[in-house]
Amino acid sequence: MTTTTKELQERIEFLTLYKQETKQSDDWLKLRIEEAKHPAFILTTEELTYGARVAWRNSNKCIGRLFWNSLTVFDQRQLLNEDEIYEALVNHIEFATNNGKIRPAITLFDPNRVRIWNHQLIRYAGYETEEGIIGDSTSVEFTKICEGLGWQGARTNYDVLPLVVQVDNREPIYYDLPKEIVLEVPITHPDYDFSKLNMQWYAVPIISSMRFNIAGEDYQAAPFNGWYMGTEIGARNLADTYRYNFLPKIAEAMGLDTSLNATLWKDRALVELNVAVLHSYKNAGVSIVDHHTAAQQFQLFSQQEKTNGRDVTGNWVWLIPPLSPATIDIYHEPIANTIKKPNYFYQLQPY
Ligand code: HEM
Ligand code: NRG
Repeated sequence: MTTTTKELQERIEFLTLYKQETKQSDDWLKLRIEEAKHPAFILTTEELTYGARVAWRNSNKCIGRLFWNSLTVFDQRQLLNEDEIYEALVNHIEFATNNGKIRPAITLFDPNRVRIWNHQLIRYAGYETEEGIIGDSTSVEFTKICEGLGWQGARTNYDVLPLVVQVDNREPIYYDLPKEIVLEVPITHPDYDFSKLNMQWYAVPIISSMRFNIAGEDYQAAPFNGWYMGTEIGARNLADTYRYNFLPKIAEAMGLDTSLNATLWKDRALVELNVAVLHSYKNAGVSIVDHHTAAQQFQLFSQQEKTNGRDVTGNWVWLIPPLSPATIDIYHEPIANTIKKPNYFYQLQPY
């Protein structure tokens, strides 16, 4: 294996950023750049840790970036055994969940040899049936893959999918998650009775399908988590017509007139569903942020970045929330979608 000029250039760029921001000496940088010319160059745990935090800071679609510098990083690059990788993922879930007081974290595995097939570590299965889809429509394809590996779900609306772990080009292995470690929240409303709808969601979003790009290298398995913003669940997962499609049932439970668009029954149902999500997570002691508070935190992040002499970048289309977007400052301000590295990027599905 040889190092291309582009790889070397990206190594040097990262080391230079690391030196500047963590106040390393000129001698340190000189030495480290010499080492970067060697094909077997590897980043230290400290460098990776800082890089994963900066990658969050550079995530243009993320409104939650104020807390970028407090990300916990688990360096598990040494694990090449499926059972041990599964154990590390269970540990990540337990650390992140923390009985509801969610802690942002990322686990890094061998960049090239480990792959997690799940989109998120915790996600509900989806099944196509004659009567329509049971569960989460976004999981239909992956659910079939799991069934092909021998997994069988109970076929409820909320079957937690197994973890699917692959090392090198060995067959992927699936592992059921122990019930005790998956924290879930039943959705109830402070004033309306939504209990018949049996709505629920899981506590922690842990994206496991993105690659962590740093110093010219891609970490294919780098699951990361924060906590939810309420609208992700209340205005999308439970509301989209092609997902759980609960708005008509909520309108019914609220006694709204659904015969005319102009009664704005969808909008009224949407607001109360979002009230219910925030109320339920709060009640269950599970961290969550409403979109107004998240937007204020993002303004603080912007100011902080400017103070530190950095341009704030962002993807406006993703940053504005799907509920009442124009009540939020971000909506009214332009923001440049410049891509900086290190960062988290999409990658091709392994299946
Ligand atoms: C996207 C909030 C933590 C990286 C998002 C989105 C929201 C959000 C609302 C848009 C999601 C969507 O529309 O589907 C938050 C909150 C956090 C948090 C409230 C609480 C701490 C993190 C962490 C990381 C991260 C810890 C990485 C270390 C990203 C990335 C995306 C994203 C890469 C884009 C995902 C995609 O393209 O599908 N975040 N986030 N976020 N966030 Fe965060
Ligand atoms: N909308 C997705 C999750 C995307 C990432 N959101 C976060 N990330 N909050 C969903 O499952 O609804 N995070 O790392 O906290």
